[in-house]
Amino acid sequence: MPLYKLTYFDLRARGEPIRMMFAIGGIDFEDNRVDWEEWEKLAKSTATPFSALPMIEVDGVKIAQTLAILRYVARETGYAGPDNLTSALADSLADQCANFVMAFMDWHMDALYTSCYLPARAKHLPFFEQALSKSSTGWFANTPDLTHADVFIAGSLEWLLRMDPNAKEFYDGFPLLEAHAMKFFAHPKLQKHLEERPETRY
Ligand SMILES: N[C@@H](CCC(=O)N[C@@H](CS)C(=O)NCC(=O)O)C(=O)O
Repeated sequence: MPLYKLTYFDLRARGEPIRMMFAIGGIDFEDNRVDWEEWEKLAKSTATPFSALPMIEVDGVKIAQTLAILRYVARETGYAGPDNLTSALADSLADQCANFVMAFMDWHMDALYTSCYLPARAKHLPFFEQALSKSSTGWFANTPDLTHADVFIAGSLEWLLRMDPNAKEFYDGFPLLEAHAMKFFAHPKLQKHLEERPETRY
């Protein structure tokens, strides 16, 4: 088995879905958490492919972009969906969630809660609720066990909920999405990781 090294900040944010995917897939990895001082040095060098984190290194090959990494780990561990079409469905939901992440980052960085975040939430959450309404298993791609779409969406919403001052109202009107989060965080293969992961701001 190759050696896997994940480099990210000491945060959950974009790194945590990858850590959770490794944990669910039963793969050991080096969890390299860099501080801002280390990041400034890395960013100025050619150490990362696109001057951004997360990044994984596998047998000397560096892979950046959260979803590319997540899909890779999902494929390595059998969680990318049982066939191409199901994988594409999971990909499309994860990609849509990445759009939502970009939208809520604008709010987080620039304090645009009302003008940016609330409209983005109103636009995106119904997409995910609707996808779950078509699933008979409670997983986004209607698979017997989860795929990377479930990991990315649940992980991204967990990150967002830790920043949202009105988190208690977040799931109002979205019962399937709330049930999905509970199902995801109760997944048996995730429990050890959840018990052991460090507490971080978000
Ligand atoms: N689309 C990229 C975005 C990566 C990204 O923006 N990463 C942030 C951290 S979440 C980063 O590296 N920020 C440091 C910087 O830009 O200097 C991905 O999903 O991996």
